Amino acid sequence: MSFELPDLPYAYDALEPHFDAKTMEIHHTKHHAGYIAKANAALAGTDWDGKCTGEILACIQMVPENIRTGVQNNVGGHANHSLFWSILAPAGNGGGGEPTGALADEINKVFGSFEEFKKQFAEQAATRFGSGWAWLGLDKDGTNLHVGSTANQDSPMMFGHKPLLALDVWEHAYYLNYQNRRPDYINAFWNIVNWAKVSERYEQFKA
Ligand code: MN3
Repeated sequence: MSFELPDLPYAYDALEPHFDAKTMEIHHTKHHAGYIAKANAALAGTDWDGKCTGEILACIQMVPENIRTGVQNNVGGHANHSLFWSILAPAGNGGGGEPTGALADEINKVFGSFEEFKKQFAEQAATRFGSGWAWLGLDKDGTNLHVGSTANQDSPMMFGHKPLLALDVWEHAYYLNYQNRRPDYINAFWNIVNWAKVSERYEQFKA
């Protein structure tokens, strides 16, 4: 079985005006689909075809050196985008606001406040040079809630870490609507974060 493009859990225009419909459609049907096509092509005809469907860490470790970069970039791209779509929701209809419960408590404990967490996450997103991702996540063992960023389609999942929240800062994610104004795109993101989903991931992965 090869990788398949997952449906979005909302319409392309559902995240307007924060993420515009045209960007969402291109991002999903061209960029995400492109990673999937290349991931499938990298594995096609190899002994790993159909076996590399689980965690990206296991996938990268199992494939041979000569296709590893292609797998890292494209299976990584598929994994990252799948997570990204899942932690977004329309503003005021599942998106925006603040986390509650155990995740809120841990954010306050680690960062001091939700505002301070947002500031540190936004800094990771704004200062990632070139293309990449900003993250909130846990270590492999479910401890150490922290923010960070990765280049290209690298992912905390490559190290066995457990990302909870992801923001794509490739220009393809925002250029149509925000051009060079990445900080405005980052600000807009907070209106459509599905904190219930992020909390669900926290409960799933925390030690
Ligand atoms: Mn992208």
